[in-house]
Amino acid sequence: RKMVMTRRGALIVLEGCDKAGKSTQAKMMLDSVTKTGKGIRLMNFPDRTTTIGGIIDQYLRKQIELKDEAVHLLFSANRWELVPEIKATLARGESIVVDRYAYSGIAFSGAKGMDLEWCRAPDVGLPKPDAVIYLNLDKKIASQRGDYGQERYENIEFQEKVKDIFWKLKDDSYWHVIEASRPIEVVHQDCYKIVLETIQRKEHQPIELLWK
Ligand code: NYM
Ligand code: MG
Repeated sequence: RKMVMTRRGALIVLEGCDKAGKSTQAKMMLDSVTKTGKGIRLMNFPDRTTTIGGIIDQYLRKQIELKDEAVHLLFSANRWELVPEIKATLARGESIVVDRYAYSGIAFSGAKGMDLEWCRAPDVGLPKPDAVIYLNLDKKIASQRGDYGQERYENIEFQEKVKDIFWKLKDDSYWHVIEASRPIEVVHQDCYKIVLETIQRKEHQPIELLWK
């Protein structure tokens, strides 16, 4: 009798500062990978559709105030509440492209001056991404992309601090830095190669745990 080796999907995270083009690239990736016949879906953090996500949404839109530590833990809780869905999706062979993950959690809280190790702790043990694609955007180009929105954290000074922390978190064993100032289609081709390679390389490997 032939053994059936079930393939798992890959967990791919897109990270970067606001306006780096993560959401655009995520949608393009969904289209390209879907065309190959492979299963893939998008997720994003914060996921504002859950109860916890609703509080985060109010906080980001400056409708409520929360202590820095409390909102940091809510962002982390928002990831943990979706872990069963992430695991189930990967187990049935579907890959996931995630727009932001624990790295944004540390980078944005850290940019407020919070202790980085404290910020990292609640996310230890999450499913570890098979690849992180970091969309790197020059400060100058970011400002040329037009005004930031009206949400909390959406200003150039803060984003520069966020970027410094992303740089500290970068782990070359699974991070890929992509220059995001280039044309959208060129950026997409680079991201697409990484995603396809990662899906193939990881299909029979166990999912690891983040920072463990
Ligand atoms: N953000 C995002 C955090 O502060 N902590 C986190 O853990 C995550 C995932 O939320 N400026 C911040 C970064 C963004 C903001 O995200 C909303 P988006 O992708 O613009 O909806
Ligand atoms: Mg945003």
